[in-house]
Amino acid sequence: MRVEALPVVQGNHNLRDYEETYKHFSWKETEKEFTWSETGLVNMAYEAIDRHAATFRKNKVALYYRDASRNEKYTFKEMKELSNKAGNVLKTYGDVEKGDRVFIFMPRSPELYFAVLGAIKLGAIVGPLFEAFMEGAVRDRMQDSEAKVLVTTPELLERVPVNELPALKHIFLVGKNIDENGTYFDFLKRLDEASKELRIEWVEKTEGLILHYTSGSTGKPKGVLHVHNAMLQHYQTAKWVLNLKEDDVYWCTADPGWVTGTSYGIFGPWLTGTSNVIMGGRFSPQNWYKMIEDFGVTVWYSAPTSFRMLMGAGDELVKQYDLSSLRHVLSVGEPLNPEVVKWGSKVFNKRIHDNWWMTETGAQLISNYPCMPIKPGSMGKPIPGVVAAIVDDQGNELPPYRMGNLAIKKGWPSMMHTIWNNPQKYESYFMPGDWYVSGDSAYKDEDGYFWFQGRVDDVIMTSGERVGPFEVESKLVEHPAVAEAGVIGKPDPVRGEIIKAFIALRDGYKQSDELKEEIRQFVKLGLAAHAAPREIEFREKLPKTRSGKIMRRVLKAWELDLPTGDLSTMED
Ligand code: 6R9
Repeated sequence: MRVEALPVVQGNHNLRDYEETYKHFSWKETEKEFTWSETGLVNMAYEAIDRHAATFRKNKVALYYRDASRNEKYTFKEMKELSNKAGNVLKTYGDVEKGDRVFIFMPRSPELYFAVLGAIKLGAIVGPLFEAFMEGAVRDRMQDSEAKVLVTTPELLERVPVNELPALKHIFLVGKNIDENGTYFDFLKRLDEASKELRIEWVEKTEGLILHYTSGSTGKPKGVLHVHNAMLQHYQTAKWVLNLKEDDVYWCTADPGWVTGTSYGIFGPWLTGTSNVIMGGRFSPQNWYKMIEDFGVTVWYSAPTSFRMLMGAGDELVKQYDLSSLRHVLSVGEPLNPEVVKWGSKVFNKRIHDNWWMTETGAQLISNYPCMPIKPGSMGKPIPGVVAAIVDDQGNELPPYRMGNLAIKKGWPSMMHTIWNNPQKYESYFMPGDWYVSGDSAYKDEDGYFWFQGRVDDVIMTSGERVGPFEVESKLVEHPAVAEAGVIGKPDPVRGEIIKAFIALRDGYKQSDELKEEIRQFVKLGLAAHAAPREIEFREKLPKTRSGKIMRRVLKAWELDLPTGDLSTMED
């Protein structure tokens, strides 16, 4: 069976047909799409780029790139040649071989994508790093993974503690007037000279592809290793969830330093032969709307924090742009507040489709498929081929509406292969019954929709009532004065915990005790008395990860005067 994209039917009840169609779906069917069904071997970069360069998609635009100074496009054929060249540069001057860790530490640019694809063609494992990482964060990741090669810029090189990285052998600098010696190479000059022909390294499907470091609640960041097998799910979800079709122009706003920026900024769209838009530089509501208008973006994948910022910029601004090309809008990364879904329907005339997954899961697992009626606030239902459940701490499944651990039955294709250097950590994710335990708490309703409640360690217990901080935060941001809110449980001798809210106000609102009281009443009346924050503190900004998640553990540490732990993923 060839699995095609489904139409976007907003609010139409054809979900049942859909579930019927995919009842017997098996990932084996998707394998037939790729080379390993014939040869037993595969290569993600070949499947994402070269495969299309040999078809009618040869002269189709694969990459549209724009930032303040560049505006470029590359066809699949050009992407094939340029990634071949990058592969040759890394191999000739960087000695890159199968399994080597090649780190990429640079702002988004076409060269970043050439380098990633080139390294993958050599069978190397790519370690993408956010450009905003400071020295400590770079050191932890490159030391742990024993990175051999680095591609970076002269500016960012200052944050690479080269002397403390004994495994690092070769550094490629992307910039002007680079002085070369045995260690440093001028990436652009070498790219220019390199051959367009490259011998691809065909690998087993369980060989390393990409290493994403992610922070847990304790300890140093851990390296989540993904393998080429993930392509099955990247490909399939790009069709089912992103709904990509031949004529789409797709924009994923995530940076490749975050898993969304690789799984759905590189692999998913290109495995399906879709034209992919990348924007360099920083977020601004004006630039973002202009991207959609200028490129005629049809499918747009972003995050709640960005939608909230756009919402904060006001509805008048939206009207100045022609966003009528948009066909399908999606969100991931943190809970999507119902308020934001409502706003999206109003200003884009599109519902924002939430979906749930994690760095460790490699690809989307729970989603509002395009043909599904959306219940605002729910993450949706498991995709075909994925079994999700709510389980207790012993791995027993819980009935609908009982809150528990969101768990996934082992065996989906894009599941992490291991935690680098830390197999014990990897084992700790699993529970009896072959459940992968996500660390999120959620419940399931009678229609099989999953509702996110919080990270397991974030759930608040106040006077015997369980309160999910997300519920309270969602209510808070419905108040006109509230731009963003982070909610924690603060120990209290009488109530166990009380709810404390940290709030950033929208422009034009002044901090006052009256406003605090008004907001408290708003939650009390709109949600529940026990869910109303007993304490409110205004802050200019809330601590967030670079991918936009409010860091409740940092708020908690501030509040309780505890060490904040690893802050390497926090935005500056
Ligand atoms: C892809 C990505 C994973 C954590 C996850 C959960 C939160 C992601 C969500 C969501 C509510 C959603 N999360 N999607 N929470 N609704 N639709 O975000 O990976 O950076 O590893 O974060 O993000 O808490 O456990 P990652």
